[in-house]
Amino acid sequence: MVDKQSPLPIYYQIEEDLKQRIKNKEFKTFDMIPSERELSETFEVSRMTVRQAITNLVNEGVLYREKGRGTFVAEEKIEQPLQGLTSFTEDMKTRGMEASSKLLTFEKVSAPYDISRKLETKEEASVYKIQRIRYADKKPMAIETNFLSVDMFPDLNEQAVHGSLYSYIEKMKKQAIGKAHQVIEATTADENQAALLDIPVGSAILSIERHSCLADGTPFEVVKSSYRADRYKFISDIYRM
Ligand code: 16G
Repeated sequence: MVDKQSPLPIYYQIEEDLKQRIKNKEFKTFDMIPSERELSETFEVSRMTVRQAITNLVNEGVLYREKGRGTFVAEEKIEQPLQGLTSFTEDMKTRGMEASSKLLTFEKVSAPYDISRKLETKEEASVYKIQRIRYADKKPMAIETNFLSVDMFPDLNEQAVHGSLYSYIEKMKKQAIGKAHQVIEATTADENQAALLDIPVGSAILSIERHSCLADGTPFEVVKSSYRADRYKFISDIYRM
């Protein structure tokens, strides 16, 4: 219910009320929420106010609208901490979800200039280009394109990257992974990305580039990934210096 005497704006109170009901599972994922008219009657406020609350929740990714059908509860976003250097497989396991991959490309190419520079290999050295769609509980989450030096992992094969690449490096190759540098940018899905991730063209994407090094400082991978922004949020704790 809303408190009209409260200093909190009414649309904000409605947002909090709906979020609470989603948390309590009164409205479950993919459930249709009541119409603007019904909500305005329940809360005894104008439809405009209800619309503002719903629009804010749609922008936040809590709800989504389907033209001509109604407004629905979106899947909860995955919260990805920015502290630890983890693999996709580990990230999903931590959340009780099952990671899987679809291998789109596994080929040896001569390293594009920016890749050879970042991998500190000779210009045009042979590198693996591995493109995978990464799934959580069979739903597409991200497209990843990895570049790894062939010299470093001469026997890497398709079988290994069907599972976890990090596990292959650590368990099979007995190499310790040390650190990574990561850049996250906002982009939108082009036709190809939209089809692979099963989202509309133009949807928000979190574009990530990661350069990772072994514990001895040798760079071993450059990864360009496109994560669905409706399913992911990156979180970090920061301290005032
Ligand atoms: C993550 C990493 C990626 C790494 C992959 C290994 C980001 C943005 N990317 O998805 O760099 O190659 O994990 O996952 O976090 P895997 O061991 O499951 O193959």
